[in-house]
Amino acid sequence: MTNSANSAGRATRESNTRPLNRFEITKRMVAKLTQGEAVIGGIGNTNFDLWCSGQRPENFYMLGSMGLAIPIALGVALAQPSRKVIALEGDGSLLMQLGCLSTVAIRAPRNLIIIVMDNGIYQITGAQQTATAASVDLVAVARACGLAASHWAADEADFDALFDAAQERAAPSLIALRIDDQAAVGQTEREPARIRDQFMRGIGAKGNRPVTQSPSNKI
Ligand SMILES: Cc1ncc(C[n+]2csc(CCOP(=O)(O)OP(=O)(O)O)c2C)c(N)n1
Repeated sequence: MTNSANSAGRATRESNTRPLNRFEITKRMVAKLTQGEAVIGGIGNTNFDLWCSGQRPENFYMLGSMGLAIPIALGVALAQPSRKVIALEGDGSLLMQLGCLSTVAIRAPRNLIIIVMDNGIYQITGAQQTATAASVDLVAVARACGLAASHWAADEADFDALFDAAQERAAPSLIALRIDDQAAVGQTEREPARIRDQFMRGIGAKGNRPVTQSPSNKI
């Protein structure tokens, strides 16, 4: 396949991106958070590596359902427009919920950053291949939905530059990374009610009755 670049000169998936490590990138990203940014980790490995990157009261860990990191982050971004909100999602989960990209483009929150960790597999359920391993370019999909500020990060330095630009941008941004198949370094504690309560307190959200007991750990 021929290499190509968009008008901003960024690499597309076909050109010079190389596999990065999810935990290393997550730690880099977390180290840049100084303004109480909310971070929503998607199911599985994005979530686990976020947990292991240092727990923050503004982190929410989605357990159990695929494809919800971006919709949850969109809701938080719309509810709290002065806070930057970051969604971390895997390729398999985003593929299950592609419509959310068009909703983000239409609502165009100024404060939402989407980070897609694309390993081309449903890693956590046994490494079955996803459609990105075959044909789907999630940055191209995002742009086609109307998310103009969507880019592949070619390497760690490129990720840093893209993330810094996204933090400054008054429009939604999407950064996709090809990642390796390293397992997550740990696991999020499966306490959904506590996770929710801490997050609600962490972002100063009102109007919800605290739940102190999880109905089940089996999610
Ligand atoms: C709606 C739904 N379908 C299927 C599952 C089972 N499941 C949990 S995680 C997962 C794979 C997630 O893949 P991806 O988002 O690419 O993350 P990775 O495992 O590669 O880190 C699957 C199939 C689920 N939890 N929810």
